[in-house]
Amino acid sequence: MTSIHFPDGFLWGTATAAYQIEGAWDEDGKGESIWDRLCHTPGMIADGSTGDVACDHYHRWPEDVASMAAMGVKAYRFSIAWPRIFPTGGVQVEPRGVDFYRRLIAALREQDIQPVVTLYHWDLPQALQDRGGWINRDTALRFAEYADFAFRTFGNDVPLWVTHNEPLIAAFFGYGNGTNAPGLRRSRDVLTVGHHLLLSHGLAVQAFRAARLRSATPGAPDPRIGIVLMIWPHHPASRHPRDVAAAQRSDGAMNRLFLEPLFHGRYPDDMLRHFRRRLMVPRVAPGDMEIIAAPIDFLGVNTYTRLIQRADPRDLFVGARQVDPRGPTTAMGWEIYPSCIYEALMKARAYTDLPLYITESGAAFEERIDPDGGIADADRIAYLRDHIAQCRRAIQDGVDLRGYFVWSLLDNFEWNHGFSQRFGLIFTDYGTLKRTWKRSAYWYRDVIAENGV
Ligand code: GCO
Repeated sequence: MTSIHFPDGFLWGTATAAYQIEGAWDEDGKGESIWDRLCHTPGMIADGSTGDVACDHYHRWPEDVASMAAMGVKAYRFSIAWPRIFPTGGVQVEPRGVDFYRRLIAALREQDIQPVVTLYHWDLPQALQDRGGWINRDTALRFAEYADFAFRTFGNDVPLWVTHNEPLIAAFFGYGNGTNAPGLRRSRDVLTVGHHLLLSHGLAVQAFRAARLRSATPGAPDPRIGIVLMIWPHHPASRHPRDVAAAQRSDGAMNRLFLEPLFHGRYPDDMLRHFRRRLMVPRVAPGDMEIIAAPIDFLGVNTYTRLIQRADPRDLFVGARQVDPRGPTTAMGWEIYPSCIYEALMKARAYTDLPLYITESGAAFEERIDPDGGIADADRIAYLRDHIAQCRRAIQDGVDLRGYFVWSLLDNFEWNHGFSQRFGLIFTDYGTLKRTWKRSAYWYRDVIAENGV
């Protein structure tokens, strides 16, 4: 294996999300989120678990920050739980929630770990859901107010701000197939939900520009703002035109439906025509597309695998059905296909010359604790090594890739999979909440020290 080195200053990071790790779901005045509500609804989560405690990061964050410092992590991507700051999604601020994030950000900065903050990683205040959630255009305005507060409160201490994590998932899985919160099946509203998520992004960017943030770190660049999209390659199951068209439609729904508004200020015509035939039409007001396409400073890309699609008219959304993986898979059943990272980055570059970050990359595997208490996750090391190599390949082909964030720092609540899937570099014992570094954590520490694999 030849060694692969990265540009100086390449940002090696780890990533988490509030609902998946914090726990303390109703502590210190935090309001209920739509994920609290979903998990407290019997039958919605595979193993019947909830994020009530999760990794108890809300109390154990000093240990997790210390782990990142020992690993030499340069940046930590986490999300703010909106209902911890605004419990009812209104104007009433919960100072104990603000203090939690203020302390976390300060502790990261003391360790020279750059905080990368995602404002929305799916945990909407339930009070806003009770008023229609993202189907209600007002929610976009509430989000902009929340974002403005966050910028003015934490702004200068956070070099990279992310408005949304994967609006696609929040829209299609939250309002389409209903596996994610708020667990609705209202396919005719899915595009309007996606539109309001994108509109809220644009309004937050306006608030960010108005805040005129200046870095708290002398000599460091001023804070920048972006969004994180899930970009996975979609390959046709065969060369038959109907399969090729199916892959194009699923690529359209999962990738281009967000890339085109953000960077071209319009929805892809082929997808609008396709969805109009299914009576799925986004409610777009005059001026919305310009707001959505407000210039940003970087794009975050989450990529785990590729999908192989064949035509299937029974599929409600895009008339495509994913076929079985054609190679080895992770515990999630996702094909291990390292080139997905290269293809996703090249696709992003086709839309923008902005700096790119791989804001999530990682894998779940069945973990085995070996006799000396170690966790020999060789398959995760192989996965990370091969996907990092694809990042280097993309850089060599001209992609302005600035960083790579492993999903995840520690095993955590994997949404409707509950705790059954372990993505962490660090093993979480959900009984004792004890953290144990896996072999891959030591390996990643060396990658960071070497600035390459
Ligand atoms: C996502 C989310 C993460 C997931 C991770 C593994 O991209 O879906 O950001 O919360 O846990 O992707 O599925």
